[in-house]
Amino acid sequence: MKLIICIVQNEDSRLLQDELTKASIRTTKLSSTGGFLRSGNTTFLLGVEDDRVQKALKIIEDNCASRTQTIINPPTIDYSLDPGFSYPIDVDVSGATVFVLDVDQFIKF
Ligand code: 2BA
Repeated sequence: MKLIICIVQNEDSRLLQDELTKASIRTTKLSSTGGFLRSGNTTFLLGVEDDRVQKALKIIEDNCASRTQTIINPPTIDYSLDPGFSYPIDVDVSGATVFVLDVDQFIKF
């Protein structure tokens, strides 16, 4: 069994949850916050049998779109040098950031 941890944009989370559920892939959905944009995103936990991992990844790929977001004052700029300084930058956000981990044990009580 694998644990798929999948971070997606909020805009895609409803459809993704629906499609995974339709495919009988169980999900847990968590509200999360990106460290860079400091805005909300959604993290899914999927416990998936090994032979269903590719199916789950395909559903994620097909239902999550990359988008460009414009932000003011990116956190990587040192504003102490000039507090009045600010400018917008475009950030390309992936459709999904996915980690696939081996599961040692899967237990339900
Ligand atoms: P955020 O941390 O809010 O990052 C949003 C987007 O900002 C990133 O998109 C990337 O394009 C950009 N970005 C992030 N850190 C940056 C930096 N130091 N300098 C310049 N640009 C930066 P994605 O890479 O597609 O990431 C989307 C979201 O997925 C992230 O939201 C974060 O919540 C999560 N994520 C991505 N990589 C991760 C990782 N290695 N570990 C944990 N979470 C990750």
